[in-house]
Amino acid sequence: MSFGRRGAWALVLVLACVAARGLVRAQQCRRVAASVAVGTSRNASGHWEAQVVLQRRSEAPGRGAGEVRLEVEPSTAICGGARVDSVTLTIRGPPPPPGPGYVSVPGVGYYRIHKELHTWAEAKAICEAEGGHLLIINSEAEDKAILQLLKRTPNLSTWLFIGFDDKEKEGFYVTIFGDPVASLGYARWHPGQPDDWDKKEDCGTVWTESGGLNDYICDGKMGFICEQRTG
Ligand SMILES: [Ca+2]
Ligand SMILES: [Ca+2]
Repeated sequence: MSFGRRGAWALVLVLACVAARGLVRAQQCRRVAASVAVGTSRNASGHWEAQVVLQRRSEAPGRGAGEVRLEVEPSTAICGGARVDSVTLTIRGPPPPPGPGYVSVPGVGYYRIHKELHTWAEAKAICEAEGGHLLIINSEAEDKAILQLLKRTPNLSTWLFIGFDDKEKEGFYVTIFGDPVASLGYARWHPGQPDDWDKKEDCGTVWTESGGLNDYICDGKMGFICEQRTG
């Protein structure tokens, strides 16, 4: 079972009439991130009960805690002449907090701009060492969020390394996860880019002033932007 990558995680379960199998008991310390247990029973007078236990485990209790909500939505429907009573349960909680030095942009992501100068490979390793990855811009909302972040961060190098390159195949830009940049659904190149200037530019950057994408020399040294997953 997995939860959404962004924003709050949610778990929805619909209970309907099910066969008698005995009620379940809450298990307080299971090691899995999320679990669901369901059981039903029927008593001597014929009344049935259905029980569900939903659990979401956090390895950092207290960090980003609170705001957990339980929503209960009962409903009744007539299906093929039978009455079906249902309950939809939703547990909704906040995403984990950003790592040290990262800025949270609600609904978009967590970002950290590094001003120290490094090659693309060094920058990639630094982002990974702090639990993130070089930035991948894959939506207009993210592009705008990064631009706002750049505008309020002084003393940056002209370009900043981010997470794409065409080292494997010239002109075929892929992210650090191997996805073609053209398939991300969003890519705003700086005018005139990419140009593979002097046939030496294979690593991704973003222009500090306007946020447009550019290819640049991988062994050049400049600042860079890391991104962390929000869930
Ligand atoms: Ca190139
Ligand atoms: Ca270029």
